[in-house]
Amino acid sequence: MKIDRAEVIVTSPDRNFVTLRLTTDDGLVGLGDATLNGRELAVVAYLQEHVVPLLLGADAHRIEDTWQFLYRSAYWRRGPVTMAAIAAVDVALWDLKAQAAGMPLYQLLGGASRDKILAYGHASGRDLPELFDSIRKHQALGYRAIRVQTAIPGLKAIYGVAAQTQTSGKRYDYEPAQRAARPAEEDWDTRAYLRHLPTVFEGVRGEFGAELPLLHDGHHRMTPIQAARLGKSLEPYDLFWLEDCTPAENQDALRLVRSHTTIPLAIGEVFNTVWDYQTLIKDQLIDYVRSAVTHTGGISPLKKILDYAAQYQIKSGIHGPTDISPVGMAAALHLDLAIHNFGIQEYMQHGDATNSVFEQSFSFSDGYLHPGNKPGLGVQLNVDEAGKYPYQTAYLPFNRLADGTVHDW
Ligand code: GCO
Ligand code: MG
Repeated sequence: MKIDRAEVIVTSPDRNFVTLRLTTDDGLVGLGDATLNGRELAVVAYLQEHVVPLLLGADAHRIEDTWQFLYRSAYWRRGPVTMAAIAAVDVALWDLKAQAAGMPLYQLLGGASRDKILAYGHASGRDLPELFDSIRKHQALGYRAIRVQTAIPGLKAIYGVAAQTQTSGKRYDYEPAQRAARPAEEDWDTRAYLRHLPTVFEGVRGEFGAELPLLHDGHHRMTPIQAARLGKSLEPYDLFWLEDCTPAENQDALRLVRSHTTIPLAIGEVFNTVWDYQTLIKDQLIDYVRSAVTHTGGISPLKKILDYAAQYQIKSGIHGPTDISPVGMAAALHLDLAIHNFGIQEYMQHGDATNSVFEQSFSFSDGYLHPGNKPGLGVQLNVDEAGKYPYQTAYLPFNRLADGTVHDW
């Protein structure tokens, strides 16, 4: 099974996606997600200029060897662009191998360790009534675990809170990147946030009861001592996790947070190798690994990270917002089904245009996902549909404090 063709396909149905499509000499087609939100074209160039030429004629069965070759031969290691490019190759090769075996991919990863995959969705609101509506809407869609994000009195716009659209007045779930020539500017005030958030969780628990698993994303905005205080003040509301409470690159920050609170901690969506987790896992400073297959070099290395985490009773919480394409989502689901230390899977649903470009066999019902049983990943790329949606410049937003200082968002 030799790689005959390697194409990088950029499409922007509801948002930008980058997909690597490998075709073998025996006619199999494998897909890998290489989408890096807001920096998509950097990965396109990395793949087109430096990876595709090396893949042609290679043995598509040699997944680990190809991974090691791409990682080590570049000399320049790690980083989101490199790791997203390598991830796309790794996932496309797993897709091909599983198709060649005539099995759904999870079978090659050890087979199913569970029947179905618990998902969480994103509720948000500018005030409690709007937030309650959003939670009810998610429950009506079937979700059994819900992330709660809220506006803060006095702040105009906050990432993760859905905006009211001017034209229809209909509320949409937020989209991580906005189509625009420059990043949108939002505002931030940590003291106001620390005062307000516990009142929101008190309201949500009062309305929805003790049983519903609730999550919250701090999006790297706090210092360690602020995060420790937030963790303590949220303890009465029994969160499933507090995510990215401090900037993720400072692993030792979590030591301080951990020594003050029993709130479960999740981190890792901006990580791209096991080294970013070395202290966090071995010193048991986190409870959930948040990496995406797409940004961590693929299924092969993320499985290794999760197997390492399993020795310390740390579980998975694989990243799954809309900027993970259906290909990246399917890869996550095969891994979720196979590993023993599964925790939860993030699932923000894609729009109709995206679903027309990527035909999927994974399913979501009654709050649970399943990758389906088609051979391979179970996702096909409809190239004609993809061609209808050319790339559009889009950026993630950023924050400034009241005095104009740029802040983590
Ligand atoms: C999440 C994330 C996303 C990211 C986005 C960046 O937990 O789902 O924080 O909203 O910010 O994926 O591209
Ligand atoms: Mg997050």
